[in-house]
Amino acid sequence: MNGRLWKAVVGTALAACAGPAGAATPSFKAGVFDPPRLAPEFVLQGSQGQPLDLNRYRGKVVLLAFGYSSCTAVCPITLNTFAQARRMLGARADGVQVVYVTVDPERDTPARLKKFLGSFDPTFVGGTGTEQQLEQVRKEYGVSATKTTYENKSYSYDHSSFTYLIDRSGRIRALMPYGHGPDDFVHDLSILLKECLMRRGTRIVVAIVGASAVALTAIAMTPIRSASREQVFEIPKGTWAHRMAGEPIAILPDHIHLTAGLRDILVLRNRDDVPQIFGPTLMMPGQSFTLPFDRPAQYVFACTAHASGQMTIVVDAYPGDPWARIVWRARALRRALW
Ligand SMILES: [Cu+2]
Repeated sequence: MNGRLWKAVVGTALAACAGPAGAATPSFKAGVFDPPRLAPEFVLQGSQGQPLDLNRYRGKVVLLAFGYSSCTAVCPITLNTFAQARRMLGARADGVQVVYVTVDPERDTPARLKKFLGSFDPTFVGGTGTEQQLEQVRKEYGVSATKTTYENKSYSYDHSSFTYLIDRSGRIRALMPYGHGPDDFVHDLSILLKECLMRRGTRIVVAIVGASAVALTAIAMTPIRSASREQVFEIPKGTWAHRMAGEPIAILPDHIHLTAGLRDILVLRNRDDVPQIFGPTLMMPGQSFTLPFDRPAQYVFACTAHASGQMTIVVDAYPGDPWARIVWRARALRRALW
């Protein structure tokens, strides 16, 4: 019973997030990176009238491709494939963001990118920037773009045509070569979409809640064992001298807590050189006083060691059920910390 409950709690805590690092990671149609690296961050001029910040799409699966709107061969096919894949995904497509970075900043203004991309799917976002900015991004991703200028001054680019698949955590997980159809994208996107929907903050909260559940179960289910049933209090040597010197003495707490069947023997020892009224008793030097309590109760004793003139011994019931064990351990912890 105990073990089963444990497993249930741990299982629930872990199942809250299907992580990508599982042993049985399903195979991708695309090439897979292991371990994946974080997708290099970039902020470019966006086609939607605001900066294109790759970071903003954390939590979504990003398809990142490079190209240019005047491209006649590769880009239209790639973008059409993305659009088809998104349609095939249905509602799940909300979790997919297509990001298209131009290699042709001269012609690809934000407005032109918006029009071009919108003809495939209005949710696609494009990025442009200065030649240096774009070159930097290409360098970080390992993308090439070679310009060819013709006699009539027109030009075209040969550019890398693969697509980066970036997971919800912002890591480059896979690289889809040019030529794969929408089915393959749907296949791989489905894997990535199933992964942890949670952002980092949420993951931390879930981890804390999970760990707390495990800890609480341990606190509740583990029987309390006691090495000794004695709760010992001592008057150390020199106490009387300290008191005579006017120093505050605090040896006994106002309330002594005992637990029936667990820690239920009160032991008082006078190690000082003079007799002491200690708890419920007058004790000679070197004398001990042992008093067992066998049932839950509360006792009030006159005690000159307390400013109030009295002290209370509370004998709690044995923490037999899980909730009682939680309460008992919480109190024990609180007393240990104070
Ligand atoms: Cu192209």
